Amino acid sequence: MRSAKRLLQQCRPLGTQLEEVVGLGGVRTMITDLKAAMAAKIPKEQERLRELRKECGPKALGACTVEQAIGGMRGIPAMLWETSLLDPEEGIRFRGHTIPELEEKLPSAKEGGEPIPEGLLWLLMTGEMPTVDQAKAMPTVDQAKAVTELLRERSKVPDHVFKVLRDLHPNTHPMTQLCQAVLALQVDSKFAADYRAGIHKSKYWEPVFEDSINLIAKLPTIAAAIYRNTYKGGELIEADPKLDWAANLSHMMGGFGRVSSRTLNKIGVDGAANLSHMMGYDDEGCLEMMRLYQTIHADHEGGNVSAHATHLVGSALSDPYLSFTAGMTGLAGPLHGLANQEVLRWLNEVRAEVGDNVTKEQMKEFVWATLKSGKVVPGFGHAVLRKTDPRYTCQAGFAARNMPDYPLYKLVALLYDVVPDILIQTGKVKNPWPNVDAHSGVLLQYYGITEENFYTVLFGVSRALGVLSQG
Ligand code: NMX
Ligand code: MLT
Repeated sequence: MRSAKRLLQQCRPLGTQLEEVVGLGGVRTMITDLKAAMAAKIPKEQERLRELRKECGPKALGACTVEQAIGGMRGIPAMLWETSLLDPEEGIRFRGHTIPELEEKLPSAKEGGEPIPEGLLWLLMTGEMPTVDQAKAMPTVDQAKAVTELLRERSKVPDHVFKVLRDLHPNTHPMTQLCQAVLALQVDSKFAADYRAGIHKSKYWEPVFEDSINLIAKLPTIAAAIYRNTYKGGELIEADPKLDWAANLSHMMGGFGRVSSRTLNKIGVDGAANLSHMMGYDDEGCLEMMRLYQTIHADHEGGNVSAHATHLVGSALSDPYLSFTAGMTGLAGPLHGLANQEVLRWLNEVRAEVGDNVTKEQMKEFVWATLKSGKVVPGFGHAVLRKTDPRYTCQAGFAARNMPDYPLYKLVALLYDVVPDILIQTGKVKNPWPNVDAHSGVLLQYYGITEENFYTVLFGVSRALGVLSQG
């Protein structure tokens, strides 16, 4: 994938007025209305694209080999993607910021806490890090908080969507349920209605923005309803107006009361996971985990299946509900997002066979047995990355801070010791290191979210932020 900036750099001598043309990272304003911030940028962005086409249109980006075509466009730069950039060695950057930088710079719900996805959404859509009014004017202006409010206002899900979910076959996979619910929402698409009414193409972005925000706002409620219907008898939990977007997702999935971390410490880690499970997901640690989870899964450039599929379908001017559903059907594949479910399934097989105190030798045997039976080791490898995924490292850091003695965390750390060597010995795996999915299930399990078939839905809710921001 390429950003317009990189494409322009390729076809122009360096030193020309790139920044002016690109228009990103410019002077910060204190606009807190996301749509107004977008409206201020869009005409410049439209002009930039026109210029890119005029100047670079005929330029070839490279050759395409038979191997790449068989590999499904492997390594072929074929889509413009500006919200994030994936470097094989370093990993992902969101609008130029690495994952550790995001952890440091994005606003959090509490002092020194995990980043909130609303801040990331502002960054992805506008290209600028959200700011807080340092002058402490009354009232304090905070762009990420304004996004929280915007999403809260639009979070109500129409009854007919819940009815669609309730009427599905009880064995319907949570990812299939997610797709059906999003398609049921499509009846309210503003873009589809405006297109029918003959909107001018220069204005497409407005109803696309409206649909995208409406959809993102409703996804936590939809995901929680899928969870409650599938695993908790179907009784739904109202959103808490005091909570932010990701914390509300956690709250609506469970949420019967708060468990203090002192109580959790007293009863020990296994007991903690169990108590958290019984009490619901309002534990402060769980809310923080969900904020981080929803931030780091949002975007991974345009070459992955969910991003590519969303944009491929969107290029037919299918509205955001239709195109996001296409992305989610791709995320539901075991080599893509479903790998987070597969990792847990696989770890549980290991535990069932050898217990929690698995030795390095036993683990090696298990990995070899998996490979010899013609299966992949889930959570390892990547089409682009050639190093450990920084999203894995970030989650491992969260685990080290919050659940250092949790047996499953130790098991995953043991995998890190064992798997890469073995994958290298196969002589064919290009990246033997763990990806994002190797660690996410451990965090969810610790807080009692043990139903692994649901995990990809949580990935999907986050992915909406990235693929819909690219627009
Ligand atoms: N376990 C076993 N074999 C593997 C693995 C693995 N983890 N990773 C790659 N290989 C094999 C791959 O199947 C291929 O074999 P063959 O030639 O027999 O078809 C060979 O190694 C070369 O593949 P690569 O070029 O290294 O990887 P590719 O780009 O084709 O695929 C993945 C990338 C991510 C699909 C692959 O590494 C994989 O299947 N990993 C396990 C599933 C997984 O964790 N997916 C999640 C990815 C992240 N996400 O969230 O989407
Ligand atoms: C993703 O987050 O989309 C995955 O790591 C897959 C990819 O980038 O190819």
